[in-house]
Amino acid sequence: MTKDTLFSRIAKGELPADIVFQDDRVTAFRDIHPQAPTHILIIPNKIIPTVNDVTESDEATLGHMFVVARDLARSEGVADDGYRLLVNCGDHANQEVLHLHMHLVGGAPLGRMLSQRTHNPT
Ligand code: DGP
Repeated sequence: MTKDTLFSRIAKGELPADIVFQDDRVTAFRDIHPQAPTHILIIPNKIIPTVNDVTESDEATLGHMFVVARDLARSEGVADDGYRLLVNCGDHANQEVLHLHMHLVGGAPLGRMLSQRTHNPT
């Protein structure tokens, strides 16, 4: 049996969260440390630790996450002005929670994609 994660426990209702959408494949809830007026995390209910663990059998669920993101962007009122969808993977991306999640961030200008640029191609 796959070990539960913080986010799988939220999806199962075992831990509190502000859930904004849930169906049989995904759960979406507000990030506890919002980086913008709208900051929602969309997760597969199935535990997939990182993008490195994605398999072809996950394609429908991962595609569904984008459809849910589109709908939530609309219902949050950020669709027209634009928003960012972000998935961190592993240490270099500072992935904190090992349960694949898509950040939906919007509601204000977000600036360039990366806040710190450490790579200096010469
Ligand atoms: P990442 O760095 O991509 O793994 O982002 C993890 C996000 O999860 C981070 O923005 C904060 C959020 N987070 C961590 N713990 C909790 C929690 O217990 N509840 C909620 N709602 N969000 C959490």
